[in-house]
Amino acid sequence: MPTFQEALEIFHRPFFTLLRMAHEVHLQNFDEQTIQISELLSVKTGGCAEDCAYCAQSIKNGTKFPKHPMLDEVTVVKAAREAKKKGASRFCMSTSGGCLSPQEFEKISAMIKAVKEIGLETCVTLGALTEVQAQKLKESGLDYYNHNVDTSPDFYPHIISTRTIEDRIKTIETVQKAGIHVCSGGIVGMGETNEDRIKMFVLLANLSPPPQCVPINKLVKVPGTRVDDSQPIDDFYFIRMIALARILMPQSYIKIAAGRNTFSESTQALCFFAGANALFSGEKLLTVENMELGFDKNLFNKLDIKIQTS
Ligand code: SAM
Ligand code: DTB
Repeated sequence: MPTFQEALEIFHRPFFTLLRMAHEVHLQNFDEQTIQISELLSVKTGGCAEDCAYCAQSIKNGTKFPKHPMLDEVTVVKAAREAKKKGASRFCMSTSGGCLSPQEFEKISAMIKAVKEIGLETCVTLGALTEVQAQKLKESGLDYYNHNVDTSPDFYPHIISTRTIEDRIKTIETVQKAGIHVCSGGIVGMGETNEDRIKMFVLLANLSPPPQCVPINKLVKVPGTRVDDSQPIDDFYFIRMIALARILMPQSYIKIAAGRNTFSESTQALCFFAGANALFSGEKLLTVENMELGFDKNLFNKLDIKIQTS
């Protein structure tokens, strides 16, 4: 059970000492040359009643993005097949909004089943869940549920007022109880302090068990959101975050999520050395751009990285 003081001390070690420690932990738990790739699809976009300060999809923010109701299964399965062809081993489906209607929940359950049948791991992010819903997702073949804690408990009310961090932890526990792997991480660069970021990683590491996958998003500033003028986080701080996450959660996949397209090849290579071993591929995340076509393949060739196949 790592404490805040221990994590703070690790985070502030000399950069190369921190990287060496993190890499040692990485080597003990994973193949250093293998990266797991997920592709993301926004199955239902926009019109969300939650007020997350960073989000393009909240009706409380003055953002301009095309919204669409839930996609049909044929469209989703086609996208999943294409993702598999490009090398993804996991397909993540996201819906906007607090909770789905019973009809929408049935539809997403059928999509999970269909995506699983083509040989991909499945992940969904649908907001808060009841035990019955979590059980139904498990029965449909769901492998991972993405539910981020996003930031520290202290900073959370500055970012979101329509739910609490305790609500998020409750859903994570519900998901764990249903036997589904948890994907939970957060965002950095929204105006939180470095202590907030460290507290978030300590919170994640103290979950029982820690999330199997920890996505670390660098804020993508969406014009019209309440954090669109925040100070971006320095790349070396981001790399330190990855190293800290790797040390605190040795057996978890550490995923470089949103904002990766702002990093140079060298920064990404240092993230991998520090223990990052998962990412989102594809030209789009949910509403914002991700990586240019071919970028990842080029970088992987230069770094002798293999893509995890299952
Ligand atoms: N409805 C789902 C839920 O309640 O978890 C989906 C939420 S959201 C689309 C998934 C995660 O993406 C957020 O928790 C946040 O960490 C990340 N995210 C969303 N917008 C972002 C942005 N502009 N920049 C960086 N990360 C972002
Ligand atoms: C996660 O932690 N990051 C992904 C996924 N889980 C759902 C989403 C990133 C969203 C970036 C902003 C957008 O595309 O709107």
